[in-house]
Amino acid sequence: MDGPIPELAERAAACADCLREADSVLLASHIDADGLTSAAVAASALERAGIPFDAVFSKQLDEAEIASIAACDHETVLFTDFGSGQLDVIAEHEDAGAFTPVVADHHRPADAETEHHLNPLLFGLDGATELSGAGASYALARALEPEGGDNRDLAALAVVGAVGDMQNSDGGLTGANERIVEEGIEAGVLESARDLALYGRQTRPLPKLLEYASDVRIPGVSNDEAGSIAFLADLDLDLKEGGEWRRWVDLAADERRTVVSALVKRAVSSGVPAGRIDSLVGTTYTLTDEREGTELRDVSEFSTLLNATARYDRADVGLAVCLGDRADALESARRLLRNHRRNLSEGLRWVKNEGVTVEEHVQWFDAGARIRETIVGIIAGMAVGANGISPRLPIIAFAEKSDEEVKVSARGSHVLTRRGLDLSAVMREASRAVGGDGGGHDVAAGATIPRGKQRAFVEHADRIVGEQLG
Ligand SMILES: [Mn+2]
Repeated sequence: MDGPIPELAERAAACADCLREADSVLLASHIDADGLTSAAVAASALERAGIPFDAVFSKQLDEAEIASIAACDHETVLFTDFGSGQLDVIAEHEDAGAFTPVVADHHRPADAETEHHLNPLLFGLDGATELSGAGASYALARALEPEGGDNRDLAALAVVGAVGDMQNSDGGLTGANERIVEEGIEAGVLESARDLALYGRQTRPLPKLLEYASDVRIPGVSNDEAGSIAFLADLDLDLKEGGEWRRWVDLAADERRTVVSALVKRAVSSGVPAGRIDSLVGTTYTLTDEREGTELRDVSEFSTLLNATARYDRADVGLAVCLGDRADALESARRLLRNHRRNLSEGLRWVKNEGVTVEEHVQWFDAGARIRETIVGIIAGMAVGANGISPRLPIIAFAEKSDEEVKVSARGSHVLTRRGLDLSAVMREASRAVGGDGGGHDVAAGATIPRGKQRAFVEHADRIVGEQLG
């Protein structure tokens, strides 16, 4: 069997064998949408294969965290959506006989090797756009199938993970991810379509769908409640039902076409650049087993719901939703999402008011304790394009993590990474230069540094980005 991703098949099979032979397995995963779906994919596959395991989650896999995992006394530890970047530390524990690591990850590997390392970057695939942690876990899950088993239904979660890591930012999933989509469609759990690429198609009333659209800003509609309502009222469609606005999912295909073409027309007449207008429509992914009109039916809304659990340390809630709890866990997740939205809009308002400091090659702000360190990166990404915050420079954000430590988040763009920007290297080098550590992806990365080192960090980061883009 080749599996969904032939490049990874051989390694995935070896990793699966290692797990089958283990007397006890600890599943350790990252806390974010991709990490939670990675864990759910791996947990389902282990369970179906009859391999008992325990699970732990961590926001950041540092030396202390790895030491505490080693102290759990499991023969084999399966790391999902992290582990590659910390392979040097993991390998030390392996050499000391603490545990056998199996790593299913897509982050840049540290300079060390281990036998059971499943990472797209080792096989010529792009870990930022082609395969997520959940995708790597999915390749492993397919290799773990018992005789006559079929784990292709887990493709639904793998796609949620990829979208959670924003691997669809160019209008749809590509590369290895696309093959996972195909398997999900074959298994009957997933549908893909060309559709309006705005967030909230399942759950938002139409005026809110348009008002809150932040990816493509349409003057007089985006960020404009009255403008959105007026735009819809002009369309000569029956968009209310029993006095309530309908949602995108309630519209028939011809009604959707009417709205999309009116939006495009409005964008053209308002001078929105053609490239941006094209991104109004993209590939959308629907989980067909989920109820219509719920967050879980739309892959982007599902991943946002999971992020809302993760950012508030409720991995237990997110994992339970992934594993099928549609009662208490789903209700808790929705409550966390409402709270998350409130925090995002308050944080974004703060950044817009305060503005950023512009250096030669980067721009930055320091939110101190005003923004939770777990959401400061999202807010930095959202702030780009608003109030003179230029998309031409990467943005760096600081937030208090503890009395001693500051969290750093950085966001760039694909235009910049094509010119040579690698924020993963920037975060690692600049943080190490001031006594911290970091890493991540070329387009989005993070670090932790000692308190008071923000200015020194910015100086290093500014120089490194200048060298990369020079
Ligand atoms: Mn990930």
